Amino acid sequence: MELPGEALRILKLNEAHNKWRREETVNLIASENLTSPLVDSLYLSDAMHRYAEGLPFKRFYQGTKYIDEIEVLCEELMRKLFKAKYIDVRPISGTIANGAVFYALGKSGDTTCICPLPGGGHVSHSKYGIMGALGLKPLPLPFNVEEFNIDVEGASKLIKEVRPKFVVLGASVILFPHPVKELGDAANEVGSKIIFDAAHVLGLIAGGKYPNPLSEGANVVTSSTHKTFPGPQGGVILTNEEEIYKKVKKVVFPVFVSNHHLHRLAATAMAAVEMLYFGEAYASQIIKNAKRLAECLYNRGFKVLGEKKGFTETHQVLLDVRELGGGTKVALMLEKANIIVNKNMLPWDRPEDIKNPSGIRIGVQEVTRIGMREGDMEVLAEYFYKVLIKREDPAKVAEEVREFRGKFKELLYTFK
Ligand code: DSN
Repeated sequence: MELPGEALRILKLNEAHNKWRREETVNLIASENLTSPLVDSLYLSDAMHRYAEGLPFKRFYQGTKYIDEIEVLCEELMRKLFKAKYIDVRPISGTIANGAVFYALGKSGDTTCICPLPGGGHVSHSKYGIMGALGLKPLPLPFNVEEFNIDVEGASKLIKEVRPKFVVLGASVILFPHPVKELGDAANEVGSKIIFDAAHVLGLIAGGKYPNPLSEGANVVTSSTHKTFPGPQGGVILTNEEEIYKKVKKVVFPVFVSNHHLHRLAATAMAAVEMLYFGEAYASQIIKNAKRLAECLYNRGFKVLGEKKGFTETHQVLLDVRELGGGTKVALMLEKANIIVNKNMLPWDRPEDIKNPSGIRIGVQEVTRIGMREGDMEVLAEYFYKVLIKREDPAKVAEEVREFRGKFKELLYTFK
């Protein structure tokens, strides 16, 4: 039988998406990345059809003997990479990892402290996300806009006052390392735990270019595995404390996952091997590129946050685009020019500003993976300038961007 119209439409849309996002556009979404062909080859496997509830070698299903070995190997590699004693690789996303840890460490009605949403906190940490759904009561920590970071003095005071069950650090917008050590001291004093959500910076930690939160005093790290860490979409929990691990593993299954999407495991393990061998070079180039892009944008008249501190120490660059029409308009204009970013709240935005926040968030981890270096950041900044300040026709710039993107055919920081 010939393929029916519906099937052809699915194929066509999928092909169009792949061509657009992989060949024609420059992707600067800070929470995404590309997996290598090696990782891709493992992801599309029979394991995607199988079930393996429970822990390796203690499953509720037969047929998992190789999956069990792969899961154990994935755990070993990730433990080595992040210098952690205990790990759970079963959460299927960062939000699920957060849910499991919040549920294991707190109970409905408990007070917690978080990085405020406009300061970059993730929605899962907030009353709108899994934190709120679990009945936990998150209080935003004070945020210092100049420093683009949590205000240590104010936050320590608040932690000592409210004695939260736990404090969640780490964020979706993070230019500079959060003060884990300093707030860990305050938390310790009142018996609170520190959870660090490393989703955005996991790859930088693997490469030794962002402080390892476990060494800085975090009790537990949650993360996704597909931002600066270039694995397939998934989640992970890391800790050095047996008591926490025991609680968490009982919650991940059966509360937050039944099956844990088994084709992720070999692919995540291979991404960990890539990071063991290439992580330092990759993380270091990401940060060089982010700094250079920030400088180039600043030199062209953009309002780049974090100026006093050298703009960024991560993969991210933040622009205040209020004078250019706001985050929504700017993100759409850039999309028309084949540059993909997302609009983002900035620290002064109110909840009602979510539809047109002040900022856009840029991440350079994906363009770094396809081989862009500092000189290429000049080129990208010039495209921003042409579209947003010179107001050139975005369709014309889109052609230039498509041609520029076409030069980067390889994917680096993997085995050939
Ligand atoms: N929403 C993602 C981000 O863009 O940061 C994290 O889950």
